[in-house]
Amino acid sequence: MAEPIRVLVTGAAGQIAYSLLFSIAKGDVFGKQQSIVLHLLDIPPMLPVLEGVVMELQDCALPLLREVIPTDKEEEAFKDLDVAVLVGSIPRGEVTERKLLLKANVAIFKSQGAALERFAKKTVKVLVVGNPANTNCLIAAKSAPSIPKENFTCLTRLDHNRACSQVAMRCGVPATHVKNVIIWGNHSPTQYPDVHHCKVNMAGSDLACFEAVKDDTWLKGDFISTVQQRGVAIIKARKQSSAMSAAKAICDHMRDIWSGTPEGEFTSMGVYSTGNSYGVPEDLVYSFPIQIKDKCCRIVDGLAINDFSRGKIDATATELMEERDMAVAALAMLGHPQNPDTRL
Ligand code: NAX
Repeated sequence: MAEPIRVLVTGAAGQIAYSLLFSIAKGDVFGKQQSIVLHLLDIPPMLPVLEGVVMELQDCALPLLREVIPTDKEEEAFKDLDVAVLVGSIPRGEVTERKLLLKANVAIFKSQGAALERFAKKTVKVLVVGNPANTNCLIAAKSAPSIPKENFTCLTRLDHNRACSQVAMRCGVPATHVKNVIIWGNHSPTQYPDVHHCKVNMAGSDLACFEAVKDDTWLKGDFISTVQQRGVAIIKARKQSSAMSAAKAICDHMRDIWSGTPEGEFTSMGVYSTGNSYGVPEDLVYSFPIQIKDKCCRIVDGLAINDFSRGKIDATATELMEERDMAVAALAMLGHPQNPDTRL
């Protein structure tokens, strides 16, 4: 049995964490030979709820779970981490406008980035889930200058899984028969789910997605809007945002980082853009096609991009630049104590 790894989940008393913690603790992400110490961070009013989550984890009697550390203190939560899954944020329900949500979350991710810098291992792998996930991830990465930017990723795997599933249902095959979908850009309705490089395995052969689906109008229209609007549709139906599917996507994302992507396949995740891929500007966390080997994420370069895709790839980048500029402005205001925004 390998030495235990330290895995932090923030927002640990929330609904995504409730679906996520069991899968992590039972070995679905880091393997059945990897013991785990779970660090669980939430805000002080949620500590009684967190205590209940800890009791349930204990009652699962899991062989890999060495210790559970519930806390509201960053110095304890971020100490010696191997992995940080940053789920906790100001919920969308409380702040409906995306711009205000962004502003409210800047303070959290600045603080947690600084805590990673001070307390975590320099090799820590950080996954940001809390919305707006791409920009929160950028802020956390900027606040932890001694941790490589490549160690920071944000979750677009839920969008990726949604896209695979839509195509699979259309073709009457399991979702695992759909490969190499790409989610470009922001985890927001401007994201671009792209199937131009996607293959669907039907009756033992890999077909191009357009050939398998045989409905270009759907693939260029309703398919894209269904994936872009899926989160909203789930909130409308369930009166709460995606939790079970979000937890599954977090596990898929982190398992791929830990164990790598299969040969010839790629996934989607938000990574730091250096400005060298697909004309996406530098200094954004942008979702690209990604391959992973030896725990290193690499953008899959050189895929052909047609005019239809080009406009959509650029539009979501433009939104991310606006978000980044607002976040940086909010960060600057946080530095001035006379400004009321320091309450955030
Ligand atoms: P919940 O409101 O159920 O839970 C959030 C938890 O975070 C609460 O327990 C809250 O007390 C805690 N929290 C707030 N501030 C914190 C802080 N500073 N430190 C630690 N914990 C803190 O939300 P849930 O449904 O679990 O969703 C969590 C986040 O995931 C939201 O921002 C949501 O929008 C986002 N999502 C992102 C997705 C993605 O694909 N990137 C998909 C699912 C989800 O919508």
